[in-house]
Amino acid sequence: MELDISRHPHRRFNPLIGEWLLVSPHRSQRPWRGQQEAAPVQRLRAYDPQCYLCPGNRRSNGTINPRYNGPFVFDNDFPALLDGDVEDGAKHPLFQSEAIQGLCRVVCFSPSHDRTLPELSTREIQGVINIWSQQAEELGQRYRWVQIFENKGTVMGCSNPHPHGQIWAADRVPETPLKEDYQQALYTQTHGRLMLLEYAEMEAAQEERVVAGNDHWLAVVPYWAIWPYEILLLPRRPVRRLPELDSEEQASLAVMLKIMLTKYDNLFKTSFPYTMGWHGAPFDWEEDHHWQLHAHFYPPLLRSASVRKFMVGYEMLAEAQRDITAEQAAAALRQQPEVHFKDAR
Ligand code: H2U
Ligand code: ZN
Repeated sequence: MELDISRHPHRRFNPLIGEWLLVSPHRSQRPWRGQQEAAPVQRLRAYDPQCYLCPGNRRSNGTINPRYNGPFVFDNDFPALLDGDVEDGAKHPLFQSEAIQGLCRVVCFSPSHDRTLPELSTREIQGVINIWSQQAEELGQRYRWVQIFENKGTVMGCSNPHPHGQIWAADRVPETPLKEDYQQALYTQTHGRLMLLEYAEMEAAQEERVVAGNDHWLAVVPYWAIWPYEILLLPRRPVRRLPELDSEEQASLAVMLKIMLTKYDNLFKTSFPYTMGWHGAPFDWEEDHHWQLHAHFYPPLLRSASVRKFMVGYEMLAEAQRDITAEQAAAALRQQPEVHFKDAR
């Protein structure tokens, strides 16, 4: 019998990090008797006097936020990374450690406490993209790795509903981007092309896994997706880092984000939780021609606003696994309207 990836258990290869995952499409109809998390129906105000991110409010260290009216960036008051002149300690092969320098920032997307990215205007979203780009540019002068990300929703451990993202910059390139660096270099050496540019071209032609696309950007549920509704967002020309985007590409990215994040919210009629983040070539990197900028979106939801996927059991011990196929997930997202459910009536 020939492998039918819509029916048979199979493994798919993630060429970006060089790892395989298990896909079990035959299982997606199984009955669900597990945990039902309460659907987060949050009614928020545009301004919350208790919120440490709202304009004019006091943060926990006493600092008062300015009365900002666009995106607002500040140094994280509880940073995971610190700058300092710390030297590496002695190294035994079994007890290795190394020093790391860095800094952490918080980016409030807008003064509104109650409007997430898809609820902002494309002009406001472009303002956020512009900040991301400026921060990458500025911090890239001092740090090899600038991780721009958003952790959204209480299920993802986000502590404050005021829409915001974070930036962690470090002088060491972390594990995942290092794997992506190695894999992309290998692909370019072997096939003479940019892995993710060739991938975007093939996905655009096949259409099956495309969620949305425009002249400059393509959003797909990648062939190798682990999270049920994972999305890989790709530029359609070679771009190594965020600051290389011109204003037209930024504007087009704003439209793209609004569309794909609206589809996310519409899927389960909820503010769709996820962790998203940008990966571009490390700064001050010897060889970066194999790099293609991209953004990952990792949402935990599986079958409703309250039923999430857990990465446990086989996944913690053996390898990642999914039930619904990337093709099914892409079709479900693609058919969602581009008008936000809160605005539709
Ligand atoms: P998350 O809820 O997405 O984890 O982010 C909130 C961040 O804001 C978190 O990193 C920081 C936390 O350290 N923060 C401040 O910098 N100042 C504060 O007054 C509270 C929280
Ligand atoms: Zn707020």
